[in-house]
Amino acid sequence: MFVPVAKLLACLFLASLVNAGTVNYDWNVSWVWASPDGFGRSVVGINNGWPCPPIEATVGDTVVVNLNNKLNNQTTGLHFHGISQVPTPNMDGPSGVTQCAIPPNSSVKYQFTVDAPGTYWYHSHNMGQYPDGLRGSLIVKDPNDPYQGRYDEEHVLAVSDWYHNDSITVVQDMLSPSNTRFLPPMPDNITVNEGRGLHINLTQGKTYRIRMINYAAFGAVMVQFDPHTMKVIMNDGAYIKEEDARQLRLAPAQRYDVLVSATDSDSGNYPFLVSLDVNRDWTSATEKKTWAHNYTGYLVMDASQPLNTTSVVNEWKPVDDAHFKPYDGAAAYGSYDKLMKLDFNFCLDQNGYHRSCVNNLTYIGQKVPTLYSAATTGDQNTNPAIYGQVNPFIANYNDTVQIVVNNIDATSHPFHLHGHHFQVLERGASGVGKWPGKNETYAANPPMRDTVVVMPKSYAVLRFRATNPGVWLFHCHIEWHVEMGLTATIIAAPERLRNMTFPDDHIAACKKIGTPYQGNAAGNTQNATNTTGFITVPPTSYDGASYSTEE
Ligand SMILES: *[C@@H]1O[C@H](CO)[C@@H](O)[C@H](O)[C@H]1NC(C)=O
Ligand SMILES: *[C@@H]1O[C@H](CO)[C@@H](O)[C@H](O)[C@H]1NC(C)=O
Ligand SMILES: *[C@@H]1O[C@H](CO)[C@@H](O)[C@H](O)[C@H]1NC(C)=O
Ligand SMILES: *[C@@H]1O[C@H](CO)[C@@H](O)[C@H](O)[C@H]1NC(C)=O
Ligand SMILES: *[C@@H]1O[C@H](CO)[C@@H](O)[C@H](O)[C@H]1NC(C)=O
Ligand SMILES: *[C@@H]1O[C@H](CO)[C@@H](O)[C@H](O)[C@H]1NC(C)=O
Ligand SMILES: *[C@@H]1O[C@H](CO)[C@@H](O)[C@H](O)[C@H]1NC(C)=O
Ligand SMILES: *[C@@H]1O[C@H](CO)[C@@H](O)[C@H](O)[C@H]1NC(C)=O
Ligand SMILES: *[C@@H]1O[C@H](CO)[C@@H](O)[C@H](O)[C@H]1NC(C)=O
Ligand SMILES: *[C@@H]1O[C@H](CO)[C@@H](O)[C@H](O)[C@H]1NC(C)=O
Ligand SMILES: *[C@@H]1O[C@H](CO)[C@@H](O)[C@H](O)[C@H]1NC(C)=O
Ligand SMILES: *[C@@H]1O[C@H](CO)[C@@H](O)[C@H](O)[C@H]1NC(C)=O
Ligand SMILES: [Cu+2]
Repeated sequence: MFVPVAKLLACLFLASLVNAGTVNYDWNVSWVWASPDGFGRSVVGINNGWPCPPIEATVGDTVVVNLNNKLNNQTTGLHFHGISQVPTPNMDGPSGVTQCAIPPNSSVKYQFTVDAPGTYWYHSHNMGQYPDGLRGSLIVKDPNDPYQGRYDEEHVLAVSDWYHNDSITVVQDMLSPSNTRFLPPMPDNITVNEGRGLHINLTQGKTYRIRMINYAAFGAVMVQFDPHTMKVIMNDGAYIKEEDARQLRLAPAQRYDVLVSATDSDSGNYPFLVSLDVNRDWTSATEKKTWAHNYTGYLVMDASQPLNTTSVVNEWKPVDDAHFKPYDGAAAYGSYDKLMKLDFNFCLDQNGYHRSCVNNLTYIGQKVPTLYSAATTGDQNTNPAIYGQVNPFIANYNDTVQIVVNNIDATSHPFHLHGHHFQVLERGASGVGKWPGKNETYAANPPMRDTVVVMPKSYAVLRFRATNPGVWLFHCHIEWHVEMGLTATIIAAPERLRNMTFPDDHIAACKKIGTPYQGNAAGNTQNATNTTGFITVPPTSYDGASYSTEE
């Protein structure tokens, strides 16, 4: 058949236009009974199932999630961890920040473009809810993957700590004034792929891309493939120049994509060990460490042979991820326009309850979601005082912001920024103290990621460019510490948020739970600087995402 060239070209042109597709998910969120580790409990699942389904898309696609809350007793919401949400800051998902919590029998549509390839995840960002189960993988495929052709198969390795009690119970115990050492709840177990585990069939000559994700509320995970070396190709959804690692450590919310290859001399079944790290400082030579929760998976070459050899790990010395190099070799932003210095520590509030503080202030959720305040207070939205005690920080459009995090505490904490990858210019070793502020040598080509570990009694120096107008949280990704208030709020390019609008279903959720959605932190639409009604004392009881439908 003869096709005129012009017509053929037109078809090709059309094909490239429709290349970017839409992936749709209709999800009912509900309680499901599950026993991922042999212990039965209620978990928050999707469409009457658990584990929650993956989101899979290709770069440029639009993802649509119709989320229907069928929990009869809790509110909900979803955050898409690592997705930039350009230009949809109202789809980022944290309750009280970019939306109101979704009450039972309400639904909300999330719609956004996935503009960068990689391994991401989604999770509830609503009052300590995700450790009860509402989380899943979000994989964005890359037709132009620079590592294309280097691997034959891919697998997701999602690891988590696991609790037998629900989140509300464990947070209530943690916040109690009798918990004088501010101890977080200790996990009861470790899960891999939500209890389903993972074994990978290993074939001579083949290479496997393993997309590792840590879903944990608290524990980091150590990983070793015995005796295979991992080639790390991506961190937190950003390609890096491949680097060998014998061991990796993933803090809560971090991801690594690694290649593992069968060697010519391989024969047999090889264990890989995943160990939950709940120690104060894995780099400490003096701390006595505990490794109470392990999982052993296998690279299986011969299924007829038993899977009974175990990894021998005498010492966990994971590779230092602050030295990874970005794949494109991008240089560090040369200087900064704004310095955001955050000293954090544990603290007590006015009533003697345990909190975490940033520059001596704990994050206190306000009546109006912060993005809604930014969108409805006109010229006043550049004034941090109108947002209440959410630890607000204003960045102008395209400011290069340098975030300096000083960890006063004696344990490490993973810090996550919404809406951006940041550059990790420097990450001090454990115990070096606060950022000296001068005479620093920064990485020339720093890795970019969205979650970085700040070492005990040490600091980290990060930079990002505020080209994504919106309200973006910067917080410790230990979920229990979020519930203690270890969060700051970045209001980026506020002048560009003044024309922002919100979908009707999002506003309907606010109306249904009786939350104002306009004006300053207290919902004052007449005078944004009038702080009457701001919440200045954290609540003295904790009920998480609980919601009573009778009244
Ligand atoms: C932890 O999970 C494993 C299964 O993965 C199970 O055999 C073990 O009993 C669990 N431990 C506890 C304390 O529940
Ligand atoms: C969600 O629940 C409604 C009933 O409330 C049902 O009609 C619908 O089919 C469910 N959707 C899915 C995807 O299971
Ligand atoms: C792995 O190999 C076993 C036995 O050879 C086979 O039954 C199983 O389906 C394979 N699994 C995958 C994921 O290919
Ligand atoms: C878990 O693995 C570590 C090695 O990382 C080992 O020292 C520890 O004894 C193991 N824990 C258990 C409970 O088997
Ligand atoms: C594994 O099991 C096989 C068969 O039962 C046994 O011969 C072998 O010694 C076991 N290996 C280890 C390391 O326990
Ligand atoms: C926090 O409070 C302490 C003790 O009151 C004080 O020394 C310190 O300067 C304060 N830090 C900030 C960042 O305000
Ligand atoms: C942002 O600032 C950088 C550095 O000053 C500049 O190179 C870039 O062109 C600016 N981008 C925009 C979109 O204004
Ligand atoms: C730090 O830098 C200043 C100049 O910027 C220099 O005078 C000083 O000697 C340096 N200190 C150290 C310890 O290198
Ligand atoms: C606001 O308007 C500007 C200019 O018309 C546009 O570029 C921007 O995308 C709009 N922002 C929102 C959040 O609608
Ligand atoms: C501030 O607002 C409150 C009520 O929202 C009102 O009673 C009070 O008069 C206002 N104060 C000023 C100075 O406008
Ligand atoms: C707005 O409230 C502030 C603080 O309460 C007050 O000082 C100011 O006069 C008020 N402005 C107007 C126009 O009422
Ligand atoms: C809500 O319902 C679930 C499932 O029945 C139950 O496990 C949980 O304790 C209930 N209450 C709250 C406040 O979540
Ligand atoms: Cu923390």
